[in-house]
Amino acid sequence: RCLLLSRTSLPDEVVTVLGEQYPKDAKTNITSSILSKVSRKLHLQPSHPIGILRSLIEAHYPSFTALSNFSPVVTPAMNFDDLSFPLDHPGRSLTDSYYINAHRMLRTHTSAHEVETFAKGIRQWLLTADVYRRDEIDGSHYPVFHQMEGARIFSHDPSGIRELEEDNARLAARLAKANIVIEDIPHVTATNPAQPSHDPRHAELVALNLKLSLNSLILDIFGGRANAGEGEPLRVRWIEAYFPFTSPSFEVEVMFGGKWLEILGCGVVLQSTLDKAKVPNSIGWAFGLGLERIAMILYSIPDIRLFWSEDPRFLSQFTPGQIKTFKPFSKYPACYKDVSFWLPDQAMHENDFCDLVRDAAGDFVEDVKLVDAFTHPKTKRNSQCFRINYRSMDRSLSNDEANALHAQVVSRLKNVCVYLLVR
Ligand code: FA5
Ligand code: MG
Repeated sequence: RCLLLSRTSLPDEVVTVLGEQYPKDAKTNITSSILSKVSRKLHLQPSHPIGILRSLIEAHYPSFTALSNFSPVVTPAMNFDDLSFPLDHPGRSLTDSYYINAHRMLRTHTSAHEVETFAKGIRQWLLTADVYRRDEIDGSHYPVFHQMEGARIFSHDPSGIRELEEDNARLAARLAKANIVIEDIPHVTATNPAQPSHDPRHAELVALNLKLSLNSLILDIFGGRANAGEGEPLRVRWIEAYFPFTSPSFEVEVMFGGKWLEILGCGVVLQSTLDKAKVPNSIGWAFGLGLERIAMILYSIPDIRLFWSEDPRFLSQFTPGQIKTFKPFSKYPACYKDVSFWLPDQAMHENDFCDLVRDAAGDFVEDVKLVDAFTHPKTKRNSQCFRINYRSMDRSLSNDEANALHAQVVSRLKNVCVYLLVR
């Protein structure tokens, strides 16, 4: 499967990422369309919605150190092992992550920098970055998006406990006065336990601080904006979650447009992460926010591909420090094309197909759906039919243009797998 992709994308023996050359090997599966995104750094652009949102959140945490210039190239150890991901975790697979080679990958989350940041001795910090995941294609999923990691650690000593209690009292008082409805869950339960090395009451104080701190951030950025109805309270709900590197763990959803939207994952940092960073005598929390998800809600941006647009009709609508509703430019018509083919013997992951399509047709691809699968009763061979929706964000695609894009996809399919018959 990975051979299939490296043959489509990069003819050379090396991959160049941000000016650095890396030798290719059997794990290389990064595509040229992904490589072209690495230098964009949307989070560093002061007038881009992702950059504006970063500044707004950084302003909410004035005493936190703000970091935003870490290379997306990390080791699998940083992305997974240091964070206690089990060896068989699906995130490690070639179908889920972009590998430059066996020793380097594009980070799949900002948590990849937790150990090095804690190791610098910084005790409260925010870290914003582009992250990369092989994923399905639709209006809210894109293989590159942005996360902001936030973390804070407290001393184990009575001074740390006092700091927690004072901060919790201050935050709770602020939230009590706000027009916000929070569906909470217990901080620690049998299925979402405190860590064995923690005093459960201490872990509860930390989890409470995490929740209050995030509820207060959400109130700041969504308050009065997320809900259509005037005077309607902002609705937030906490959900028990699982991450290999936190316990207890949570996800947070915000009600927007009548639907719950997951905006972040968080939890009490696993003690082994702090041990790896050589931080003694401390306990703390971390969160990872999805910036596109939040920006889509705040600005009413209808399609995640728009963040990558260089069209002035998109970019000129945003002003640093301000959140205004985005005015979509007229929606151009979609053009659906189907492709069906016999699968190679070793099968093909849907994400491999999505990458092939995206590499051939770029941001003209709005979404890709598997619409039919068939097993031949005699030969037992499998075939699949995918429906690709082509649409341009800035003009009307002619049927001829859509056909030309589709022909590219079909020719790539034939190219990469010579024995793959297009039906
Ligand atoms: C993580 O990435 C964890 N690193 C978060 C974390 C940090 C947990 C620190 C504990 C401590 P997750 O895969 O759920 O978790 O992603 C976090 C957020 O990123 C999601 O809530 C969502 O808002 C956003 N996100 C995830 N996948 C996508 C995607 N494909 N497109 C856009 N946003 C996404
Ligand atoms: Mg999640």
